[in-house]
Amino acid sequence: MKLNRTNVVKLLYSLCIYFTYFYLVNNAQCQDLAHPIETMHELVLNLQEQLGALKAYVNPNSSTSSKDEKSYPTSCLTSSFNETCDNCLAGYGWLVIQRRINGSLNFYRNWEEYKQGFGSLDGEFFIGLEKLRAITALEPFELYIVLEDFNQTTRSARFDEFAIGSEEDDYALYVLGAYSGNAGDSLRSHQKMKFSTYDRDNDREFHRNCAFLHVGAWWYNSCVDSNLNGQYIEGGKYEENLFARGMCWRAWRGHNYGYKFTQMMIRPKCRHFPATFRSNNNTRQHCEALS
Ligand SMILES: [Ca+2]
Repeated sequence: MKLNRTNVVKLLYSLCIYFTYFYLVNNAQCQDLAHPIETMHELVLNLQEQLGALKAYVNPNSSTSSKDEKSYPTSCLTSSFNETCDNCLAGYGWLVIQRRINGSLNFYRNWEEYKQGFGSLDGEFFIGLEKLRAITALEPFELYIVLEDFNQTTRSARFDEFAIGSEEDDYALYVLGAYSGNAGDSLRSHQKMKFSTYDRDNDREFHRNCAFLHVGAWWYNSCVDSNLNGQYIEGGKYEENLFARGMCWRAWRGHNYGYKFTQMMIRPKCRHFPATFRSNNNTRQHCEALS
């Protein structure tokens, strides 16, 4: 793209629409927004392309040309999506951002690893904070957490909005909407907290490092009501002196129980998704049998 007057005017016009879009999204509920959001999302992608081209024109030697810009698809509706989607546990189109199945993967990792993500998409993994930030910044998302205990009972917690800040804000859990579900709300006390790892103490516990203390990485307050990146403990129940070191979710089975299976998923809030049958008690076993 050439940097002429017409293109600059087009760019400024696009920027105006871009910011209007975010104003609308942040100030309205989802009524009638699905189509405008999809249209505006196309516009945003187009704008990102134009900005990349403009950067390359202004500084042709820059390493941040449009080819190098990181952009992420926002949902499992995108056909070229390379991430893991779940269309069974909670309906259609959920992007899986964290999964624990059997304790085969170590989740006690440092800041850089949580930033970049780790694990295998078809097994245990964490998507990475940088990718999670980039995705949740594009439009409103909701969060769905599935927990299964060692008795094969499944419960869930749903939050109707979810977004995290940038690395500058230590990926703080800035947006956490209204809760619904039957697992209880064990994330509320972590709202607005920064993310912490054993080598990056951002918690509110003045004298101690919650990530080190609870052998995990989370949006620790001082310190935990939930710890889903904590230690995988076979059998679930663990000793009192290991207080909240497992993958605990306090509101269901307390601080001293770690779940057999956890899965965290996000989905754009204001899109139309194909209707799928969902019973009141979809379980992992049920969904695996269907796949
Ligand atoms: Ca601390």
